[in-house]
Amino acid sequence: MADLIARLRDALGPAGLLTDAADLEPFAIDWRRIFPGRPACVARPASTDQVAAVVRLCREAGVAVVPQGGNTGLAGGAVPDASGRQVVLSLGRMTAIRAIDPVGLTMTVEAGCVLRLAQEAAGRAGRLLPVSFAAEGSAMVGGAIAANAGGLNVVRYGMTRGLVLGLEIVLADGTVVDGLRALRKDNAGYDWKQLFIGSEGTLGIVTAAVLRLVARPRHVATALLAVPDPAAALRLLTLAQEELGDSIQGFELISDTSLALVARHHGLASPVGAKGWHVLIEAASSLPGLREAAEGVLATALEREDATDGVLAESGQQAAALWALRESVTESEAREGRSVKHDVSVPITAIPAFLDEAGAVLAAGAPGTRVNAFGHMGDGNIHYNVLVEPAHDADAINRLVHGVVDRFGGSISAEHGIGQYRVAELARHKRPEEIALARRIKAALDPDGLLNPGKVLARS
Ligand code: 2HG
Ligand code: ZN
Repeated sequence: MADLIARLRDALGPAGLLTDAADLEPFAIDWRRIFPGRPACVARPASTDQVAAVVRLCREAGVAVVPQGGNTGLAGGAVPDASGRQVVLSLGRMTAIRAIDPVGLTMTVEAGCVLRLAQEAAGRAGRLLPVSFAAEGSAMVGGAIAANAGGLNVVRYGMTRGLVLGLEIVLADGTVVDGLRALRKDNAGYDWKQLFIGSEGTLGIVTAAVLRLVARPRHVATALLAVPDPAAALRLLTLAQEELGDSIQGFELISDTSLALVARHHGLASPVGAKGWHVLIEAASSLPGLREAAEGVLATALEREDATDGVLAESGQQAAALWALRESVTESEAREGRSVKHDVSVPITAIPAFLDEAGAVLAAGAPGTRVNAFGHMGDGNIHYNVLVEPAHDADAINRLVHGVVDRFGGSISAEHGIGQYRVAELARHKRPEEIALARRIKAALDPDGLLNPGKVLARS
């Protein structure tokens, strides 16, 4: 290892390599602090060629590489194991925005650019980079792509995958593949970039991307409604779709438990009733009449008793305050104590029944747990997080909840990915042929198993 470290230092210069224990600490453990690791060192390349050099040197030494962006993931996908024999490759110095085309609606950005900085750069060009989630102030573009991040406006713009037009990748043998084409249509051969998006750094390392931008909508309407139950929230979704059409960009469900946690740990209170389920709806359009349409939705929902109260934000500041309620749930949950997270999706129509059945299964099978359910109802994605006491068995709770997910034909990871957290559960829930196919892809692209081993697929 000493020899590899010396070579890495030669290739990257002193600023490009961290070896002191105190410097390694932030790269060694995930945001939730549940997957502690111990890297041999942290390589911090400043260019694509340096990324390729790191990968080549590690490969020659037979040492695994763990790519890392902002380290905000919730599945332990970007941290090393505890062997002290893995090299973390941080993309944090590759921050350039290489180009913005406000007419063609694209931007070319390096993997280590913090998502919010990329959004702001698009904003200065009068355009919108739609991918958005609570961790965007620290998450990096490369990590969002590697994880195929979802977030708060998937209902309109789709997952990160839908915004990637081109990719630059470093393969496991150090080859740089430049696919940075800014094309809307490109059917020339296999669309290989799709393999890397969402593969969590197990097939190659994203170093730069061409992302799709959109025109910035002139009007935004943000409303928070108190609803009697998830079935009413579902009726509200249909109403909003009928009245607001494609302008809906967010449709979030928040349980009373989530709101209580946010009140306790962030001191934020809902303006529309202290108890019950809430729905946060956001719509945006450049056409006139959006506000009137949103007011109409609110009035109809109240009249039908699908909402018991509601507020339509009067200003950007008020809208931000409504979003703060939703975006503080994760941190509030972390402050409350230990939780077992489930990032599940089911067909949208099945959400109320899923919530009922999962609640009943947990009450019977894991008494004393509390459910903190919230999430992206418009996408069928619920964060069905379970607050537990030390005596509770996390694996057993996973199996109970995922069993219900299976019964509804759902997925055990809608947007957070598998990382190391869900490796065993993935193997249980995917068909053997799917796992075998995934292994063939992995073997073809990373025959020595040196890219982020133990993530997504169990070590073979
Ligand atoms: C969100 O939707 C994030 O806020 C985090 O995906 C969800 O804390 C979670 O489980
Ligand atoms: Zn989410």
